[in-house]
Parts: sequence; C-alpha cells; structure tokens
Amino acid sequence: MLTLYFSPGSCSQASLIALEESGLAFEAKKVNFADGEQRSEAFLKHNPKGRVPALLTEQGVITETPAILAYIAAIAPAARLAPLDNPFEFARLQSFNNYICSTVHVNHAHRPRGSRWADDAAALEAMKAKVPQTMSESFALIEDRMFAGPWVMGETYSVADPYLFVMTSWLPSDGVDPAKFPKAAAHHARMLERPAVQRALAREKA
Ligand SMILES: N[C@@H](CCC(=O)N[C@@H](CS)C(=O)NCC(=O)O)C(=O)O
Repeated sequence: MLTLYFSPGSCSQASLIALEESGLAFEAKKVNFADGEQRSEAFLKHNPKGRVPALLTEQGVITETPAILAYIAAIAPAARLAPLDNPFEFARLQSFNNYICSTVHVNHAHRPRGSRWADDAAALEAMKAKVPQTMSESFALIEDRMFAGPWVMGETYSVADPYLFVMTSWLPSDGVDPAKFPKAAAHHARMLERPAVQRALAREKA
C-alpha cells in the first residue's frame, strides 16, 4: 500500500491528484504545518528533509515532486499519465516538471519561506517584493513557450498537469492575477472539472 504524506494546498497536492488519477490504492496522511509536524521526530523518520510530499512505498520512501509524479505514472501505466514508451517525450515531461520544482516553486517560496535564505528583515522583505515579478516571468515562459494545450504536453493529459495546476493556484497569493495568463487560467478551470482533482481537493478538506 502506498502512503502519501501531504499538507493541504501545498505542492503535495500535485502528487495527491496524480494518485487519484492513477487508480492505485493509497492512503493519504495529513501533516499539520500549523503544529510544525513536518519537523517532528516521527515525520523526519520518513523524510529527513522535513517537507511534503513524501510517498512511502513497499521499497522505501520517495521525495521530490517530479520523482513522485514519474513513479506514480510508471507503476500505473494503464492510467497513461506519462509517455512511458517515448524517451524524448518523457524527457520533455520531466523537463517541465523539473522547471516547476527548481524554479517556479522556489520563486514562490521566497514569499512564505524566505527564512530559508536570509535572517535579515530587510532581505526577507526584498525577497517577498520580488515574487510577483519572478512568478510572472516564469508564467510568461510557460504560457508562451512551454504549454502546448489543452494540457501541458498537448492533447494528452499527464502528471505535468496537476503540477501546473498547483502553481497557478498559488498566483493570487503571490500577487499575480491569473487572468494575465489566459492559457494557464483556462487550464486551471479545466482541471477543476476533473473528478480526480475534485476527489483530491475533498481529501485535503476532510
Ligand atoms: N523540492 C520539493 C519541495 C518540497 C517543499 O518545499 N514542500 C513544502 C510544501 S509546498 C514544505 O513541505 N514546506 C514545509 C517547510 O518548509 O517547513 C518537492 O518538489 O517536493
């Protein structure tokens, strides 16, 4: 049985949606950020990074969203969540998800998690002030160059879609109007129509 450790509204939502799409049996365990549960001894045993998502498998734990998403797609081939039989297309999918992980998510984290990089109050404020710009620049690149439509990779839905969905959800709190990016905004609305997305959001609220 797979167990996903998640926190509502965080990047772990992408893995939760992918699991819902996969048809795999899994358990979802909420990590309470308000109580600092991600830094508790019990959780650090699963993920010494102190972050979600963490996916417990029978072989061990997997962390890092792109790795979890690729793993889910690989063990549930019938759900067709990645172009597993086409190395080039699979690399393109990984390229997209790694851009989200290494750049877009990190842009965002400079607002709520600036203390990872600085202690100085002025430096923290400067980092926050830059987030609308960095998120807008990343979304302009996604919108103009990376997003094929109607799904991230084109006609076929993949594990890139829930990851983009989460990033688009964060735009308003990052001071960016999603309407500035009509393809990403329409993609977000399209995602909300998917039963798997609705189930994932309901699980987060439960
Ligand atoms: N690179 C990691 C980032 C994981 C991450 O930063 N998760 C955030 C939630 S979006 C977290 O657990 N934050 C808790 C903390 O910083 O204390 C991934 O893509 O999975």
